[in-house]
Amino acid sequence: MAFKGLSRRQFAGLTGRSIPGISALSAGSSQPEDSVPKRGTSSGFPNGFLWGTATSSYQIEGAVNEDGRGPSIWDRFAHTRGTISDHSNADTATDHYHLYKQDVQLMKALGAKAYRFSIAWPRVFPEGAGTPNPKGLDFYNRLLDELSANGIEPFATLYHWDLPQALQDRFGGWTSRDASKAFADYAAYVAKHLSDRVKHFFTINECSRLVHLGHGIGADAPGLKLSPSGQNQVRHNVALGHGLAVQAVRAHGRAGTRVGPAENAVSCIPAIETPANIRAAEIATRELNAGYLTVMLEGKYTDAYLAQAGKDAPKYTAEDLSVISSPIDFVGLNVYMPDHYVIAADNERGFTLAPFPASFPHMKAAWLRPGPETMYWVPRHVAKLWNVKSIYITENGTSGTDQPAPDGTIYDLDRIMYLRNYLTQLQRATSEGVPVIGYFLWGLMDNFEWSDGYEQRFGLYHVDFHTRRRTPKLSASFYRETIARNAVA
Ligand code: PNW
Repeated sequence: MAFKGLSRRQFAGLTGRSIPGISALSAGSSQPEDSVPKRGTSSGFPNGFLWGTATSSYQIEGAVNEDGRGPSIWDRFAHTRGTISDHSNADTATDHYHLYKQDVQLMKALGAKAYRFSIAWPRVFPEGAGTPNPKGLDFYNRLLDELSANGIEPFATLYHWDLPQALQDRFGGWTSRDASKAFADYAAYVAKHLSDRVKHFFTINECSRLVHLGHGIGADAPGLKLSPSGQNQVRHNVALGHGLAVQAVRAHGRAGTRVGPAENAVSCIPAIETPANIRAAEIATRELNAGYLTVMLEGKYTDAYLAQAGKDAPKYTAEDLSVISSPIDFVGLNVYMPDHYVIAADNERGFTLAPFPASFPHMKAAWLRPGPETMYWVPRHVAKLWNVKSIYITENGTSGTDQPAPDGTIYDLDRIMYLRNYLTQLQRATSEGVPVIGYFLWGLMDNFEWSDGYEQRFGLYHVDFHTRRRTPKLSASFYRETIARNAVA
């Protein structure tokens, strides 16, 4: 593919036509970038702020039977009748495994300097543990070399839900702490072999979703509906896996390798920004994330969490808690929407959660309620509650209908509206000193959206799932302009 070194005009021309809003701007390097006013929603981010995009292995790679990859729980799940709304699977997905060079050019065309991707555990250890598969790791070697050649810094997630099926079969996956230990061994191996080029690792993507959807309501792989005590134990095992992986990366990565979680914290927003509601939202943040960020950052479960769990509380040792709270270098936060609007209350908890009115808007995905202020409050709460010094926004974005207009362009104005408002709130946070140092937009391109199959598109690039052709949406132009404007700020 001839995607190398695209000028803005060529970038617009990827669709075979010019994209309004891009064609009107300076078209080549002869026109000074600083003719673009340094103002607007996205100006004024701190120097060195990192702009990137994000993906995950199972959602984009395809090539599920290639080069010795073993099956993952998502292969099994997606091939089980009735699990995926459009009856699809990710056997081919976007075919990134073969098209990764083209995809690195898509990132480069945005001007993005960072890329968050995940490593497929079953490519590296087809049986989950034991003998590694060098051909599987080689794919990531090729990807890393391509990123490096194009000046894009890699941020690798170690686990984005594609557990080797062999571990599910052998000991019940995350229901057993054997999974936490196997995860640490895999993390050690990856850190040892890739930390010459990967300086930043995320441990587990969204512990909360993998526990709740995978083991609570059964909507995600492995499709379990466990009892409360079973779910609490999975939650503990997953947190333990995070902590053991932190230690493994430290022990086996090169000096200076940095590591942290990538969590979608339960977001608690003051319904009205009064000091009392803000304090209540902080208390709620700590309690409603008790099994995740709170235990990772405090090394204990809150009294309220244990009291509520009662006889269903997880089984653990004091040693587990110190492993789970192993020091991390940063917190990654996936920020999509407000989970709760909080009001201060004179009750035992100190807060109430306001019910959402039926008329509250949502994006194309019914679950995705836009609340741009979430992007301000979540990192602010995390920094304040736990004195966190470095935060990455590891995901933020929205799905849309993304239908081409008669002129062929995808005018995804809803996505641009969403991003513009969230980035305004992110800028509010950084301007007040909330230590967010980078932002990864989800996603680089449309992909396999878990149980929604290909029905929810989150990409800046549209993917035709028949031809695998990538086409920039108007939001790709928006993001490119955002990055360019901040590079000169
Ligand atoms: C994240 N919610 O999932 C995942 O990390 C991605 O793999 C996924 O593609 C992306 O967001 C878009 O869905 C989430 O209900 C799914 O709040 C649902 C929620 C949050 C995150």
